[in-house]
Amino acid sequence: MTQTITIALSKGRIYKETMPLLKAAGIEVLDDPETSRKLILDTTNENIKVVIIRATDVPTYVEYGAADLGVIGKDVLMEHGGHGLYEMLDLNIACCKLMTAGFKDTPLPEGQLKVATKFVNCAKDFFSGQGRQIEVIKLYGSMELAPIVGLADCIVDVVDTGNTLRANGLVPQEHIADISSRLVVNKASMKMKHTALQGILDKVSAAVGARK
Ligand code: PRT
Ligand code: MG
Repeated sequence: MTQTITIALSKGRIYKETMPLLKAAGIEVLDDPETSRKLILDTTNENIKVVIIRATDVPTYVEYGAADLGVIGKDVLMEHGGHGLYEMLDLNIACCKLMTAGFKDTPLPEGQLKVATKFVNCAKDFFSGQGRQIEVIKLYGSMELAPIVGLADCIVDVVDTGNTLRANGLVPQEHIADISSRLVVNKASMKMKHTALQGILDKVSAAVGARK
């Protein structure tokens, strides 16, 4: 019996940087998610589909088996917690750093800190590791604005060049984690569809290795 495989991807940098790796595994997507409105994309392999969803929804789709495979940033994976899925490969794409950021030359206030972020769990874990109590202010974007308008003392966000921080008068401060995208697999799929998934994993892994 032929098994179908569903791969969950988000639009943007992860999609673009994952395409060459899937191609190396013999999988080419037949639509462009930037121009198509379709959420389920066909590939050159009729048994393999790609679903296009928000980056933060990818671990949920894979956890519940709505997708067998997915590609997510380690930031999103850490925040989700990783339950129900296996982190199989570091794809070494969409690299950045999870950092705290605040005003240059301005020490953080004593006592309880107000931290604006979409990475609530990561922020709590990081500051509790330093013995600091924090109040987390959950935001969904434009974190850089929060210290400027007095909503928070600092932020926790992913940083690449740091240009977005600097453009808003902020600087990266403490390093929390190096981030790259990971290939994750649903735990039940790994058993039920082992041969098909292992075939994809081996080819993607070889393609990642060939780039180093
Ligand atoms: O954007 P959307 O709300 O739809 O979702 P998303 O932000 O979760 O997705 P996307 O595609 O923006 O990011 C997907 C993954 O790419 C993240 O989970 C990270 O693992 C990784 N990644 C790598 C980044 C960056 N680099 C990055 N620079 N994600 C976000 N950024 C942001 C950064 O926070 C800043 O606002 O891009 C902006 C530019 O960064 P600088 O530092 O170069 O100015
Ligand atoms: Mg984004």
